[in-house]
This record gives sequence, structure tokens and C-alpha cells, in this order.
Amino acid sequence: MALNIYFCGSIRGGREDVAIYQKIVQKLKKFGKVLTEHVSHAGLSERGEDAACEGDRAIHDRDVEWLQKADVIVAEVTQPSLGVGYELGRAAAMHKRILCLFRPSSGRVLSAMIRGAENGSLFQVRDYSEEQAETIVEDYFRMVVSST
Ligand code: 6IA
Repeated sequence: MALNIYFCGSIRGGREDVAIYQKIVQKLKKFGKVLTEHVSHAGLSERGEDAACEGDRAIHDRDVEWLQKADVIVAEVTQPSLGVGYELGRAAAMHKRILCLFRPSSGRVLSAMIRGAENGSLFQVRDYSEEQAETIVEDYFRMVVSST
């Protein structure tokens, strides 16, 4: 059975990394159904001029339902986002399998609440460079598939 994959990336936190989100989501689709492909859509702006007419409560409730349904959560955490941090906290409380991807080349330092949640098993954090994005996803999912 195909894995349900929940991809997290910044929306209102800023869309600077959307091209990388796209690259990651394309790769994730090889390993399962990506429930949140819209997060990687270039047309989705942080201000929402592309007119999402659903309210914030509907977005929140649907996303929490998808988190519950997800087998694996993959989050690009370089661009700080309250929503992504919240999703990761909820997912960790649900004992989901989580992979966080961070690019040190951004010059940022990852939140201790994400870096410090790494436990070598369900919650993993990988530093990567843009060129490594696809390989890192591939290596991770090979490990997940072989352990399930
Ligand atoms: O705080 P942020 O907006 O950066 O949170 C981004 C995260 O929250 C993403 O990983 C999404 O899964 C979730 N999220 C936030 N906003 C939305 C949304 N529409 N649709 C789906 N998931 C969302 C917001 C559109 C709005 C800009 C008009």
C-alpha cells in the first residue's frame, strides 16, 4: 500500500524556498501520495492573493486530519514558519515518523525545539544543500520502506 506523505513548508512565513519545496515534493511522489502538494505550488503566495476562500479554521482542521492520516511527515524547515512548527509539534505528539530538512547555507540557525527533538529514530533532522535534496529524500525513504 502506498505511503501517505504530509509535506510541510512555509506559507505565511514566506515563500522564498518554494522552488526547493517543488523539487522535494516531486521526489516524494515517487514514494507515496503527497497529501499537501499545494504547499509547493508557486501560485500560492504568503498573502493569499490566489484566493483561498476556505477560512483558517477549515485549513487547520483539514491539515490536522491529514496529519493523522499521514505515515510520514517531511518538513523543509529552513524558512521559519509558525505553521510548520505547529504541525511538527502535533505530529510528534501523534508519534509519527518525521524528517526535517534544513539548509545551513541559508545562514540561519535552526530552532533548538526542532534540532533538539532529533532522536535518531522517529524524529530525524538532516542538514543538506540544495543539490542533495533528492538524494537525501531517496535515502530516507529507502530506509523507511525497508523498516516497515
Ligand atoms: O504559518 P505558515 O503559513 O507558514 O504555515 C505553513 C504550514 O501550515 C504548511 O506546512 C501547511 O501545511 C499549513 N498551511 C498554512 N496555510 C495553509 C493553507 N492556506 N492551505 C493549506 N495548508 C496551510 C493558506 C493560504 C493563505 C495564504 C491564503
